[in-house]
Amino acid sequence: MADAAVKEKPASAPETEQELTDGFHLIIDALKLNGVKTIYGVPGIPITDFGRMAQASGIRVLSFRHEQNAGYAASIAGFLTKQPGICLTVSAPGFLNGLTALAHATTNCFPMILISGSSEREIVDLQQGDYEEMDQLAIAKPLCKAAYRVLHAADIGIGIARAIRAAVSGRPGGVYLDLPAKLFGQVMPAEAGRKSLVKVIDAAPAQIPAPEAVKRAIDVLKSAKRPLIILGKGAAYAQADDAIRTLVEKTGIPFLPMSMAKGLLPDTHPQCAGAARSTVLKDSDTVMLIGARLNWLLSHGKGKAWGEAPKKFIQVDIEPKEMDSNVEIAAPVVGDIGSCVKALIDAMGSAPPKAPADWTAAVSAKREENVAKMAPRLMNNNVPMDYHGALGVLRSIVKERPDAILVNEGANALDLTRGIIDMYQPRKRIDVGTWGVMGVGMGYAIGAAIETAKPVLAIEGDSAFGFSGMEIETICRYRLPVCVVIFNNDGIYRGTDVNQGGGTDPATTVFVKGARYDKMIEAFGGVGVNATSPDELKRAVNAAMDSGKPTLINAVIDPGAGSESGRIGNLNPQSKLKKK
Ligand code: OXT
Ligand code: ADP
Ligand code: MG
Repeated sequence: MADAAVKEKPASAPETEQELTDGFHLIIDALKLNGVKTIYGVPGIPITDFGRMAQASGIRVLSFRHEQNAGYAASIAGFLTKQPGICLTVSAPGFLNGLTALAHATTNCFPMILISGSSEREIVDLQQGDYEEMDQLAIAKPLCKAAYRVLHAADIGIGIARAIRAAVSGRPGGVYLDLPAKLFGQVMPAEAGRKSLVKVIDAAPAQIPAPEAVKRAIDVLKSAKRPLIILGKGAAYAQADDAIRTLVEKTGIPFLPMSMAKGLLPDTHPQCAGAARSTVLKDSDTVMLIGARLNWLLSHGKGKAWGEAPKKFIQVDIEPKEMDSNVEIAAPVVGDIGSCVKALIDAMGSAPPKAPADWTAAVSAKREENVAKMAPRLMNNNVPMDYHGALGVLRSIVKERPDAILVNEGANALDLTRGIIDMYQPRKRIDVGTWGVMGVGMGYAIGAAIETAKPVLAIEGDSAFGFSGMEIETICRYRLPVCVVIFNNDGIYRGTDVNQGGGTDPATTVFVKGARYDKMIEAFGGVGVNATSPDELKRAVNAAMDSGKPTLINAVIDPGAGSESGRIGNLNPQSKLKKK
């Protein structure tokens, strides 16, 4: 560290003669130099003035009601833009609130930087009880990809450069940057400060796969009788949309999109196997994973969901350690998805491996059967609404507005929306991700509206919404084009549970019956609508999407309509004693 350059007061010249800068300005200059346009956070000691100055400098600084939501906004900004989303928090409690989102970003492979003010090192390290005392760096370290602390103003440029590079290079993830309160006011000569800043060059360099890995993958594909491509959110993140489409169409191989990869190719594409999921997992003999991990969402690549027949896996991923994590990978292709897919296409040349016609016909037949089975349920106009009736109208609205961003969380509200609403464009569906976490809703809606300037439709379970509901004030304050539809079935999974102890407390999964969430947004000047039928719901959503006004629609769903944990009820442990 260039300690000599950093002084509380410059030694060489009186203050009047030398242009000075300080920590506040250097952080802002370093962020701007690296193209940061937006900061998501909550103000307070020691970062309030920093937020003001950043706003004055032209950075968009969005203040939230809770840091976790600001963090989720930053994390989804990272997914949508391939640039690290920035979240700014105060020390200890604010930092901890933001940390959940940082861990979430890391788990989901989204680039994000949590910048947190912190208390005085000398006092914190001696545990002498400082204001908001906490050893934040130590706590953040195991929960993110990298964690750094900057103690001297002259190191701010390097600190921010390291954070950016760590977040976006290789497998993207969350980075923590600790900025103690004292740093902000540290003064140094302006010229030396300018020179200390670093513009990160080629932060996420292409990682070209080995030619023999590419050849091996093609050989495996050539021997396949029933090949399948699984597209994950890494493929959506990579923004290699045209190359992926070319690979899929050149080979004619059916593709299965994971939730946030829906729309990479349209769900209505003839090769889409989304509506034949069980069949393709069970019956395929060769599976090429592109930016998808064989984690719980894919039953770890083995067991009942994958059927009896032996499978060969090809995996395209930037993270070499991902290979063989759950099952043997016959053909690992390590590199960035854009480079890997291009290399595969080039190596295939004019003789690509082709999916056999009997296999593609079998997949199509299954898909058509499932789609036909679902169709009549989507046309019901039941009152109270069930999920299918409500989603039937929302499905048409998304079809008519394919560039809108769909945010989705809940259990039934999540699983049924995922299955029913077709997506048509890449990176338009954002949801609970790898952890199945509730609470991303309003943060994601705000982040998506800000980063894309597109209208946002958030379909939320009533429980899911509650985790971030206060941010509707933020949505109204910034006048964002967000329409929130709450599937209100009076509770978690269902609103019909009873207290098995017979007491006066309600059951653990039920909420106030007949709650009117639409009234909440009216308190902040937004539009609230209570929709009791699919027709009313359709009118209200269309009006919201046309006007762009912040809107919250309380969609009244039959409290008995859902099932326990939606599609993943099998993950609940069961007590054997219960049946006695
Ligand atoms: O092939 P088959 O026959 O199997 O059929 C499949 C497809 O082929 C077919 N399909 C179609 N058919 C026709 N047409 C079309 N277009 C079509 N598309 C598909 O449909 C079936 C199903 O397809 P799918 O969905 O692709 O397949 P499947 O088998 O479901 O896939 C498996 C999975 C694992 C990939 C999938 O299920 C998945 O992605 N699941 C994610 C599940 C998830 O993450 N859930 C959220 C967590 S649940 C729980 O934890 C909750 N909590 C606890 C909690 C959490 N999470 N977080 C925090 C911070 N605190 C607590 C809480 C509190 S949920 C929750 C709140 C819930 O209450 P709400 O009020 O919010 O919500 P409601 O339930 O609505 O009340
Ligand atoms: P899903 O939940 O959709 O199945 P996952 O989050 O499990 O997706 O997997 C995403 C994978 O994509 C991760 O293993 C990550 O390393 C990988 N990945 C992310 N970005 C890239 C990229 N640009 N190139 C290659 N792989 C990537
Ligand atoms: Mg519910």
